[in-house]
Amino acid sequence: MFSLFGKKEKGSEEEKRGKKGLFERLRQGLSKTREAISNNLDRIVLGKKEITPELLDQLEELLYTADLGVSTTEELLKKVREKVKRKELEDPSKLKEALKELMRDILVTRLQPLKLDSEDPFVILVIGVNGVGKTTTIGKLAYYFKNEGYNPLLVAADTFRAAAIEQLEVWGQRVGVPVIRQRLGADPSAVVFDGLEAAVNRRHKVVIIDTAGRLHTKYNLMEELQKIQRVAKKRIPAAPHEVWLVLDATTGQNAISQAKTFREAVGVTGIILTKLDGTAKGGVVISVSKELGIPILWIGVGEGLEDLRPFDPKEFVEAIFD
Ligand SMILES: Nc1nc2c(ncn2[C@@H]2O[C@H](COP(=O)(O)OP(=O)(O)OP(=O)(O)O)[C@@H](O)[C@H]2O)c(=O)[nH]1
Ligand SMILES: [Mg+2]
Repeated sequence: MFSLFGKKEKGSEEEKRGKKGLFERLRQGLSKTREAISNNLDRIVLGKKEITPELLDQLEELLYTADLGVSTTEELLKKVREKVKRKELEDPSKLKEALKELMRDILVTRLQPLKLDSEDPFVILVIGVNGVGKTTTIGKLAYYFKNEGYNPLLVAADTFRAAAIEQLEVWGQRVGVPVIRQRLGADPSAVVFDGLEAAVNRRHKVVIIDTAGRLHTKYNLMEELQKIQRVAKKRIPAAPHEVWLVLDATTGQNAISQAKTFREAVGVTGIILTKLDGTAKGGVVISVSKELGIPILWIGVGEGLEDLRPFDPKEFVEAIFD
């Protein structure tokens, strides 16, 4: 399996905590999607002796229901039909395996691990519209990075709401990770500059920046994010090393149009899909990956600290089918 941390699986913190238990947790978090895809697939193939056009129509409907979106569903169906036509796929009971393989092929995977061992702190800017789960996810990321041995620093650049700063501080305390903040209404870029300064001085390996999802002034969110990026470079030229966009899986196909806006304005290096536990539409993972061509790096499958998982296409497909 590809590791974001560029480490061998063996001996990693993940393994120590028991891979099996974590997979079970992932499976549980994805149970609504699994019911929508896997159980319904079992139901439509039950007792069928061959793959008929009616069966494929039912499959198409099922994929739409799980929010794979139009183009991804069409692509999958086209490939299944080709397999049937070439007689590579005849037995309805083999449909599941075939789909698993096709879905895995669509999922965009990341090739480069994070370069966490450079001299400068590694800076991750977390963006997304309000309510998608940015702050919560940053808490979970801080926990993850800390457990992996990188001492993270959090930066509260969402200065729009007092509660936002406090919320990040609560996460910092819970996880045991420091938070750099300024007063309510401060210039987010100034908080970021401060944060990077502190990270360099205190030798933090990783900096995670929380941003607002909405602003009260006319000042455009995209412009503010661009300014944050410019100011970050003044302190650490390669920063932000990563820009992670958080998308709420329960918003389904809407997430894709949001992502396109952010991608054009600020550039996005990875996607975090949250709240997959709350939806049967987990198929959105596959369409987000296909439509945007940006790798999904993490998925959120619950509110607990361990409910953010590094995204592994193989594991994901297993969890929604088996
Ligand atoms: N079930 C579930 N809930 C989640 C997940 N991730 C985040 N949430 C919840 O989503 C809600 C919003 O999360 P926040 O982290 O405050 O979202 P935000 O993007 O920071 O919001 P703003 O700061 O307003 O822009 C909270 O109630 C979280 O507990 C997840 O993976 N599963
Ligand atoms: Mg927030």
